[in-house]
Amino acid sequence: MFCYQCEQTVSCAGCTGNAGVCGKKADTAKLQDELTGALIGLARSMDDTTMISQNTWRIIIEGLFTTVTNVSFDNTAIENMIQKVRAEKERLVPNCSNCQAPCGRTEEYDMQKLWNDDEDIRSLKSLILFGIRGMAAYAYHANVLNYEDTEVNQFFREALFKIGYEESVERLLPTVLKVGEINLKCMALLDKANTETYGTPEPTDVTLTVEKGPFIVVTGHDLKDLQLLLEQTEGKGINIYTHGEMLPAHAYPFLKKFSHLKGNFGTAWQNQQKEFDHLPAPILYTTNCLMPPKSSYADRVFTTEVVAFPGAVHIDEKKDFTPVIEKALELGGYKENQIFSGINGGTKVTTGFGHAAILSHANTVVDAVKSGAIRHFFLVAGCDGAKPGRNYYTEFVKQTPSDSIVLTLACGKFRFNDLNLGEIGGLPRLMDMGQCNDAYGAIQVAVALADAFGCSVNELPLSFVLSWYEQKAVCILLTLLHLGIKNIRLGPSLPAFLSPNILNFLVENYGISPITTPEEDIKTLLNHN
Ligand code: FSO
Ligand code: SF4
Repeated sequence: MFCYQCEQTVSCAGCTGNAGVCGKKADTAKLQDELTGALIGLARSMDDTTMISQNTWRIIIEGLFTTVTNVSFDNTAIENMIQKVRAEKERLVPNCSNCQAPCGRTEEYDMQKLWNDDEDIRSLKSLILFGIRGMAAYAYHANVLNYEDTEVNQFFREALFKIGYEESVERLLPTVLKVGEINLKCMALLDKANTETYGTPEPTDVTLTVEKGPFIVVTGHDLKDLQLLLEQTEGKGINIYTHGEMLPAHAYPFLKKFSHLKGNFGTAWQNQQKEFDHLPAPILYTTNCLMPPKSSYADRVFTTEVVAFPGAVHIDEKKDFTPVIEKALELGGYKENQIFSGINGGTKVTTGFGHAAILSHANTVVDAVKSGAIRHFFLVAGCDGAKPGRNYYTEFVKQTPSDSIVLTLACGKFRFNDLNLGEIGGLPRLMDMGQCNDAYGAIQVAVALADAFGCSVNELPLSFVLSWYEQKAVCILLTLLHLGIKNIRLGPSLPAFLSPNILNFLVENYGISPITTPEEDIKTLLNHN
């Protein structure tokens, strides 16, 4: 196998051999390559636009999402997905399969060609492929809420087509940045879908205490699944706790009105094998990040949508959560209330500082900057992961000066979101903007501040300190580059799929650089703007 799409890849080079660090086996990796090749074949078969249906786009989006890190470990599910892609292609170009003189134009792509290509071409095509895989996750969540964007859909096809086509560095670079441009539209679409369906997030305190009695833990990003589960568990004496990227759900008015949505259990995804060990409750995975379950809790793992693990009960599109509910009642939960704390000992966290909440205080913020009460903004955001070097982010936040604001989003925040950093002018110094997709909100805030000060985003006293793990972080990074944002600090290590030349390009044009030490980076960033 060969896979180098996430940050934990072996030796910052690539997972090879029988299995990857994430637990993905070689045969699964091979099937994911086959699925990607089949998707490129489908993209090549879409010339007759009158034949393309909503289902065509949904298949492409679902297929790409399936290959994101920690989503599907189930070969049967991936094989079924490949068959769906092939059947759709057959519907679009029925004559290709029995053509007597095949021209090869609609053929599936052999991913080995990409993995063995010239290193710069491979690097750029990888940025495109991994970027659209991440973007597909966002498009998928929006689709579930019946929100769609034609431009976003069409770009999936364009990008897949380019990956399967011989291209030069000069021709691929604009497509890499276009991934960022279209991902901004895709994140805007999901922001609209979430807020129009569930209301505008409001700052909300979330307890880390788990009450006695039966409960269910819900993890992942899909708010619709949480809504359906809340509806099906109402009045059944079962409490619901979010985990990982589901935490920001507490801030949505429609969801917080369910009184049995009690609090948050646990921290970020990489701690799940420890936190779920012997948990007296089932866990519902609505998206990544799923780690191979330990035997002590394997019987309580339930998956839905594209997430799948062999042996785990999968809740299908009928969305009947009865097996999860029965498991919660059978396990019974804790006998007494359990007061858990975050990584730094805090017993509650706060979320819901989306762009609307922050911008409702825009005047306060602008005045505080003008008076010098706020010297700097740091966006410390992104994924969490297992590497010890990720303590950098905790230390960074702890060391930010008391006249600075820290905005955060995605699951990396669990390293510091239970810290009390105090307030400036009535605003907390640490504000959680939501899931990784809410990077869209951070961009809105940055643009609004730049407008208020009549300068560019790069001239603001604002620094981006990002942590990455999987492919959604790739598309967000490309969006920031598309917007011309400079001097991003990226860690804990740089992606293995950046060749030296492409990395040089990013350094020279965008000033992107790896994290060093919190002390050094804070000093440099404060002096920079
Ligand atoms: Fe984290 Fe996992 Fe949201 Fe990623 S839960 S690592 S960036 O999937 O998606 O932040
Ligand atoms: Fe390795 Fe990451 Fe690929 Fe898993 S997703 S096989 S850990 S590079």
